[in-house]
Amino acid sequence: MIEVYDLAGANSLRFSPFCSRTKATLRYKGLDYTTIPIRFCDKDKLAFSKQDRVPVIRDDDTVVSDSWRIAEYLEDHYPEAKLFPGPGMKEACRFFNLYIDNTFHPALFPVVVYDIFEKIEPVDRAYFRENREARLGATLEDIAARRDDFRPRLKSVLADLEAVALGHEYLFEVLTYADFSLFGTLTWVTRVSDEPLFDAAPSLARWWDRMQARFEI
Ligand SMILES: N[C@@H](CCC(=O)N[C@@H](CS)C(=O)NCC(=O)O)C(=O)O
Repeated sequence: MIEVYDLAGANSLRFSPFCSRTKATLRYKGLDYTTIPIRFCDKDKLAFSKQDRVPVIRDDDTVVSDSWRIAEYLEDHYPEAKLFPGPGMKEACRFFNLYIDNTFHPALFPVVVYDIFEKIEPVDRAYFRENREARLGATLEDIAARRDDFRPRLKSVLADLEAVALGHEYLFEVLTYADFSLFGTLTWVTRVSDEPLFDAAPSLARWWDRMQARFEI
C-alpha cells in the first residue's frame, strides 16, 4: 500500500492543495493508499525524504516528493488510467500546473491566509505566522483587514479558469492531470474558507461538482 505524508490541521483537517492532487491521482489510478498526518511542526518526520515539504509518497522502497514529480512517477509506474493521455498533454498539464501554483495560489493566498491560520493546530501557529508574514510582508491581521484589496486579482484568475471550464466536461475535454492540479487547490480553499468562488463562474462550479462526485478524498 502506498503511504502519503499528508498535511494535517486542527481536528485532522486535510487541506494541502498539493497533497490533494496526489490523493486524487491515486484514486483515479485505483491505487490503495494510506495517509500519515504531518503538521507544520513535524518536519523531522520527513527527514527520510531529504526535504521538508508534503506530499511525499513511499511506494515500497521508492520515496518521491513534490506533487508534480509524484504525478510523473505514478504515470510511469502505473500507466493504466492516464494523466497525460496523448501527445503534448504532459507539457500542457505542466504549464497549467505552473499557472495554478504561480498565479492562482498567489491570488488566493492573501484572501484566505487568515482562514488557514484559524484552521491549523495552535502548536503550528507561531511557525505559520512567522513564515507567512515574512512571505507576505505584513501581519496576518493586516492582510485579513485588506481582503477587499486582493479580491479583484482573484476574480480575474477565476475568470480565466471559468473560460477554460466553459463548454467542457473536463478542463482539456478529457480528464488529465490539469483537473487534479485545480481540484487540489479548490479542495484546499473550500475546506479552510467560506470565500465565494463560483458566483461568476458557473461552468467552473459544475466542473467542481463533477470532480467532487468522482473523486472523494
Ligand atoms: N512544489 C511542491 C510544494 C509543496 C508544499 O509547499 N507543500 C506545503 C503544504 S501545502 C508544505 O509542505 N508546507 C510546509 C511549510 O510551509 O513549512 C509540491 O508541488 O508538492
